[in-house]
Amino acid sequence: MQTRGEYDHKKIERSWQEKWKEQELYKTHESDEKEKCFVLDMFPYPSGEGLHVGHPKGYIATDIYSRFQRMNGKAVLHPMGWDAFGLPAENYAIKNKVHPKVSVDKNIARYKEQLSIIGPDYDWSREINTTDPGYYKWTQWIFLQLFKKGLAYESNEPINWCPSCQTGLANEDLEDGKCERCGSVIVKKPMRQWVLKITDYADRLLNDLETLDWPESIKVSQRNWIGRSEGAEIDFEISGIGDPVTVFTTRPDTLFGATYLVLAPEHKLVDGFKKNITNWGEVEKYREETKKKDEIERTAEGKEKTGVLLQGVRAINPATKKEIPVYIADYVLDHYGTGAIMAVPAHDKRDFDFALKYDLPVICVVEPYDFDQNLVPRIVSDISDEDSQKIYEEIIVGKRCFEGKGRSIHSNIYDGLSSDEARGKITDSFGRKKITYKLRDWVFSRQRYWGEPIPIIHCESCGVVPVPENDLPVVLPEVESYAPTGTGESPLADIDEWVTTTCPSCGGKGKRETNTMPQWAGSSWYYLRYMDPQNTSALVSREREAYWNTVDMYVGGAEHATRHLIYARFWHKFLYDIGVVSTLEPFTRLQHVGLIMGEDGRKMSKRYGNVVNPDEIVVTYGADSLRVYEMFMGPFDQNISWNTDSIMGSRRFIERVWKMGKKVSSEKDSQSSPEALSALHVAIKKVTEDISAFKFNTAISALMVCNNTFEKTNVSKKDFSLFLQLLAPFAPHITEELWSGMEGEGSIHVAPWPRAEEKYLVSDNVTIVIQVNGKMRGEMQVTRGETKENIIGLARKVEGVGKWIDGKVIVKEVFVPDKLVNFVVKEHST
Ligand code: ANZ
Ligand code: ZN
Repeated sequence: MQTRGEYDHKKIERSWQEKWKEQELYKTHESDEKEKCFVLDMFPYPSGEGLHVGHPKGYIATDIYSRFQRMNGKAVLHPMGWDAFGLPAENYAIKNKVHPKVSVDKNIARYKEQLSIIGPDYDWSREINTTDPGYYKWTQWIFLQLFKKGLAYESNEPINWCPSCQTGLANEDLEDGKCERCGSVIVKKPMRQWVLKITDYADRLLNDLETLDWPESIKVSQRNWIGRSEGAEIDFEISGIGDPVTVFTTRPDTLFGATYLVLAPEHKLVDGFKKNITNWGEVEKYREETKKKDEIERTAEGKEKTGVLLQGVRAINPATKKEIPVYIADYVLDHYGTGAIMAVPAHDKRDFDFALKYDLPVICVVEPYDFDQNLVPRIVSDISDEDSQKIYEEIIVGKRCFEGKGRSIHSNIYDGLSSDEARGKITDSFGRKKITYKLRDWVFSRQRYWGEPIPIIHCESCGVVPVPENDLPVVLPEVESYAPTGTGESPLADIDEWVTTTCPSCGGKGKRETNTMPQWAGSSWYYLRYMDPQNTSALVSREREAYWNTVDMYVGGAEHATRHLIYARFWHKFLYDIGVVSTLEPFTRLQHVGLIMGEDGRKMSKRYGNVVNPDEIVVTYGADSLRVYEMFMGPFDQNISWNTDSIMGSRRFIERVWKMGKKVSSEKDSQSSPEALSALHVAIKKVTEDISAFKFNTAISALMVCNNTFEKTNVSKKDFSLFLQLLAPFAPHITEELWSGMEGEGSIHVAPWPRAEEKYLVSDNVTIVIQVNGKMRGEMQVTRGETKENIIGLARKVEGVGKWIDGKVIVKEVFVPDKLVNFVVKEHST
């Protein structure tokens, strides 16, 4: 029950949300007079579960930031849309026999409703949905351009296959060798795939990270994912056999210590050596066993090393000219480097373990010298010289592995060189420089229904033919069964009338490609579409692209560090190369949002029964309190547990602002006290800086401090309105309501952002009123806490005071610290 004048969040919030919509307050306008600001959320996948209170955290932040930018006079683009292709909708369709489109539309409606009650400033006229044919027409168009440039190709390499989702997956879709979606162990399966040549962009993706204002942790993840290694390729002749084995090494300086070679069990040359191998049976058996292991198992450090000697095959170390044995072992992977290594047990731990097991020679070729330590070899800095000496001796005789750099020994003319010098010289003499990447080309086809059809036609006479651009979009047809076929074909393959078509090139019989795109396709360019969502003749017009340029502020979860954020950068660079965009990078600044965990400290999930629903919180406490609470919980990028009790603190703050507002508006001509002014301007400065830096929690605490001061003193309507403006991005409803009852014109959300005035910022200054016989004769600024003695001395000299005192007798000096001095005087009596 509400009494008059009491804070009724339900009424206030609903009515303002309606008014803003009617007024189109947040509609985006391109304007040449204004600087632009593009603020973007990673758009959600609209799942059937709806939003929990963790989801809006990032959305509230972009909302605050975009409101702040708008009040700062910028043209703001803050849109929202839906990333709606993908497995969950499809799985739901299979289970419940509804078309994915139906459930997706329902889920979107629910998400939109849930978001709207929080009061965001989205311009819904720019809403996009990746499953709209008008949208995915352009996703398909980009694919065609990639195809034309030779960056989309068919491959029959074995790929990651999830036996449960029954589809091929990209490396990025795996977590520890398991399907990121369902947790099944991935198997390698050879099948025809569409692959995108992201590796062509590896160096640019790596180098341009330097230009981005992104959290370092995300840059590090991308660097590791790209995994650039500088090293050398070295050929090892095989005694009596034609083909040499080429190895990739990052330590060419250790070549003289290479005492055997190892090939990946899958390596093609193993078949090439078949007629020379005398223990082929053993080799085959080992190859079968390897197939059962995933990459993690194979490469894990400390795992017992296994392998099989290739009897009958001997290699020659090009530096020592000695014959060395050749093995296959599963710790060497076929698809990295050349799939073959020179093993240097003295300086590589994996090789060392293997050498111990198979009794192979360990030859130290790098002396563990620490040149800084004046010839004292220290391997581990915190051990004694004696221990150090012992370790040194073990290394030198090959009883211990040393992986660091040092000084070359047992390396012929290279002895005495530093590892770095030796590396260059040995590469020049015996091999060639080579740069290798961990990044693999992007496996781009899925054998599933709910995705963009790949716009390709297979013709018996012309082969692979792209669908002409004029025929886009290739619309996803209706099917009867969404379930994967398990044959490695998508359910689309069953629709004859769709599959069978004419070849655009020769007019003969053609068949449509039935693979669909991965769920990452639509999100790899969506930010561009917001600039120009209704354009039917281009993905984005030149003018709009030139105007909005890049995303100025991008906010989302760190789980996208190596997938979405690499794919989108790749596509953007490609679009730059073909002249669609004018910038090299899509997201100039990125902020990572920390999770809101359940009250029990676990991830919020239906599974744990710890989900808190934002709808209920908004009903009970109001959207403004929810917004303030989520931003006040702690630093934005940290994970923090939800606590329904603590939201009361934010609610109380909102209520106090409400009371303050009512008090101020009921007072006539109230003037702000110096304390109020100082508190206000300190808050202006702090909130301005903190919103820019995404430090919302400290911004809110500055607002709380300011309001506390206001409660204890006088504040004018004008100054309180400035305070409301500072609070407006955080609590848009209550501030709009109070503003409308004061002298604010129009909406608070388009009022110009307050500027801090320097003179009030010296928070230690107080104004002393100077009276003579109770009448005000002047005032002065002094530092707080000044002594009576000093104040009296200063006050006498203030302009306009002297004439009332000079030549008179001072009978008394009344002093109120930090406020007032009153000289009580009388005329001279003789
Ligand atoms: C000889 C050597 C001596 C190596 C030494 C290291 C230390 P990154 O940095 O990850 O690129 N390697 C090369 N190809 C491999 C493959 N397909 N599977 C498993 N291991 C492979 O690692 C490069 C190093 O990993 C290479 O340098 C090679 O071992 C090994 F003292 O060559 B090195
Ligand atoms: Zn043809």
